Amino acid sequence: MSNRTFTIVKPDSVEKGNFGKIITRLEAEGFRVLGVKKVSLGDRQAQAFYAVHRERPFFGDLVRYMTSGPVYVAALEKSNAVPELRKLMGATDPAKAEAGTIRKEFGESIERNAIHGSDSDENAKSEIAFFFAEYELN
Ligand code: IDP
Ligand code: MG
Repeated sequence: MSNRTFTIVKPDSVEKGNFGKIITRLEAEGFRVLGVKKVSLGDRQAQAFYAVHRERPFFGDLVRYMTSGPVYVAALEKSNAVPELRKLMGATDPAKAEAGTIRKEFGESIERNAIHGSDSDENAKSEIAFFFAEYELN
């Protein structure tokens, strides 16, 4: 089990000024921020990041949403980081997310759902490497 995971504070959260609240929540739950930066994803980057979903009907909308404004990308550390973050995020659809989860509190819809979290150690590793060099992780 790896101790690292990767998150994106998505455009809806940044637009609404919820970045600080979400990071505060992550830190309060024991996640340490190894690296964080604010970026604006281009089409090619968003398409590559979400390549596993390219055949899904919502892919075009997802890419438009993720490129609609700046996001914060962050590498996080905690023991059992991947499942711990998935639990704290809640279900993809905020309407179905448990009370107390980040998506329940900050998400608007199944698309505009506040935050991304890696779904496996393998994907956490490749998603971190997509945005960060090892020397940027402290
Ligand atoms: P996850 O973020 O909970 O892992 P995924 O199935 O990997 O969910 O989907 C990636 C992202 O695509 C979601 O976080 C959400 O922003 C968007 N998405 C997923 N399912 C739908 C849908 O049915 N309609 C619109 N957007 C969706
Ligand atoms: Mg996913």
